Amino acid sequence: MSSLKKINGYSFTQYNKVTYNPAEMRKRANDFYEWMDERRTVRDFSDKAIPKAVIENLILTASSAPSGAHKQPWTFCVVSDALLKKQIRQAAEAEEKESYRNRMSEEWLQDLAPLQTDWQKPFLETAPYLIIVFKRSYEYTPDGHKHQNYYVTESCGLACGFLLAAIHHAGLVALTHTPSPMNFLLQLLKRPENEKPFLLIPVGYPAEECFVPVLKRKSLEEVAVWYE
Ligand code: IYR
Repeated sequence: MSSLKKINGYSFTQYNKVTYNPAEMRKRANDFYEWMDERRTVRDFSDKAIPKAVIENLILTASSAPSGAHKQPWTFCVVSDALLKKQIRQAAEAEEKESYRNRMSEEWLQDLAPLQTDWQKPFLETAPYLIIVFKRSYEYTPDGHKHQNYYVTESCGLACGFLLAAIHHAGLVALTHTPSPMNFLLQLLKRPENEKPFLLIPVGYPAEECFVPVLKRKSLEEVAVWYE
């Protein structure tokens, strides 16, 4: 049973969060870590279809992320149309070719060597769905005024984190792709001027032959500092 109350005229509802005892909590935290640690960024996609209803749920999950002043400053554009995917691939590859040849530093290219990426992006056509996340810096009020959004980059990062976890949970794989610059997506997807491309995420089944680089994640000691 949830109960409601007003604070300064605003509605609040009682939040009945399920909690666990310390032993259960330890097991759940560990199980979740181990399961999340199995997630890998993938570049070898199958073209096998996935139900649209799954994508709808993935986006609802992403859109449940916290955001500045609860503005949810994001739009998820979902592309499955073959011609549009081809156009996105062509435009992305043109930018990436220029980046790999002339824009990325030697140090950057060296850092990418273990991933063996290059300018070619066949997955932009192979994956059944591309989810392109746009960040919305402001909104238009019904009377045409600009209304600011807050912590837009942080909010969209959080939503994309939720999205990647949801994709993993559905047994699918994704790539967080950032062709640079990404402005071609504004034109191809006819986005309004308050939106900027944030992340391009192909989603699908892994290819039958799917290889990922052997990576080691940082240890707890390397990433955590304790003040006890
Ligand atoms: N955007 C390029 C290059 C690239 C950059 C980083 I940082 C990566 O982690 C991976 C790739 C590309 O997608 O190939």
